Amino acid sequence: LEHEALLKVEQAETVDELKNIRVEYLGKKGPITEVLRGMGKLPKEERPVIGQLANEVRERIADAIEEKQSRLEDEALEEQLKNEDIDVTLPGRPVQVGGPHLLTSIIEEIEDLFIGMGFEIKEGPEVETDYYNFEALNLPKGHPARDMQDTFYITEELLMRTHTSPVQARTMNAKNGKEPVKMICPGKVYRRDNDDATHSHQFTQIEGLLVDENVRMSDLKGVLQEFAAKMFGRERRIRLRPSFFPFTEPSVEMDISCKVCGGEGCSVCKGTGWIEILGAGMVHPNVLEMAGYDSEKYSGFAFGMGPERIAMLKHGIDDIRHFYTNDVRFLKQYHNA
Ligand code: FA5
Repeated sequence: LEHEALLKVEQAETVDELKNIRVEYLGKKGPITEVLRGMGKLPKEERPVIGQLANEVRERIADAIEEKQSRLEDEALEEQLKNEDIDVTLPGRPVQVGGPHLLTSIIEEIEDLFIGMGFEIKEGPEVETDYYNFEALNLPKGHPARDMQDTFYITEELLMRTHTSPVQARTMNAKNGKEPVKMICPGKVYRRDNDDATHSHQFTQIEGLLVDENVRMSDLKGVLQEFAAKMFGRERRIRLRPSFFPFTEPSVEMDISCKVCGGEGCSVCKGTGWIEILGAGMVHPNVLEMAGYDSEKYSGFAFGMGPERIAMLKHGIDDIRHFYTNDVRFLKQYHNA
C-alpha cells in the first residue's frame, strides 16, 4: 500500500493530483483510517504494533505528498518568473508632455496686450441669431453686403456666427445704452470659404469695441499702431486701407508687411508683400442707436482681427491649415513661442 501511494505521489504532475492522492490514501474513507478504525477488533498485544505501523505509513505518505507539493509550487513559481522577466536596466520611455496650441498662445498674448490697455474680455455664442450676426450690425435681411460672409445657416433665424461682431451688439445691449464699453472678444467663427493657404472654413477672430464720449478715428489708429508694434516689433510696417463694412463708417483694413518673403511677394501674401489682418472702423450710428446708445452723445471704434493670420505673420508660417491638421511635429515647435 505504501509503495503504491509513494509511486503515485512521485508521478503526480499537479497540486490537484496530489490533493486527490491525499484524499484517497489518508482521507476519512482511506485504507489507513480503516486500519486504525478496525484496531478494536485486534488482539490487545497486536494493537500497539499495528497502530505504530499504520501511523508511520501515514506519516511517510503525508511527508512525501508535502515535499512533492512544495516542489511543484516552486516549479510553477520559477516558470511564472521566467515568463514575467523584467529587465530593470532598460531605459524608461520618455513621458510625452503637452503644451498649449500655438493659436491658444497667440490669443492669450493678444488678450494680455489689450488687458494692458484697459480692455475687458467678453464672450458670445458660436450659434448665433440672424439678428445679432447681421441685423443689429446694420445688415437687414436682403442686404447685399451679407454676401461678404458666406454663411452656414442652421434655420432661417439661427446660424453659425460668421464673425465675432455680434458680441459688439450683445455687449452694448447689456449696458442699456448708458455706460462706456471697452472690450475684446476672442472666439471661433465659421464661413463657407474654400480652404487655401490663408482661408479656413472655421477660424478665430478677436473683436474689439470701444464706445464712449468723444471717441475719434485717431484713437482707433493709435490703439492699432500700439498693438502692431507690440505684436510684431516696431520694424514691421503697417498700412491702413479704406474699406467697407456696413457696421462701421468710415471703415479701414489693416495690413502688415509679410515676414515670409520680407515684402517681396510670395504665395502667402499672394505677391503683394502685405497680409490683411483686420477690419476696423468707427461704429456706425445705426448700430449705436439699435443698441440703445444716443449717437449724438456717444461714438466708438471697433475692429475684428484674425489670430491665425497674425500667428502666420509673426512666425513665418506658410499655410493656415497647419493650425487645424494638428501635426505634433508642427505644434511642438511653438510650445515656448
Ligand atoms: C469681419 O469679419 C468684420 N467683422 C471685421 C470688423 C469688425 C470690421 C469690427 C469692422 C469693425 P473680415 O471678413 O474682413 O471682417 O474678417 C476679419 C479678419 O478675419 C480678416 O482680416 C482676416 O484676418 C480674418 N479672416 C477672414 N476670413 C478668413 C478665413 N476664411 N480664414 C482665416 N481668416 C480669415
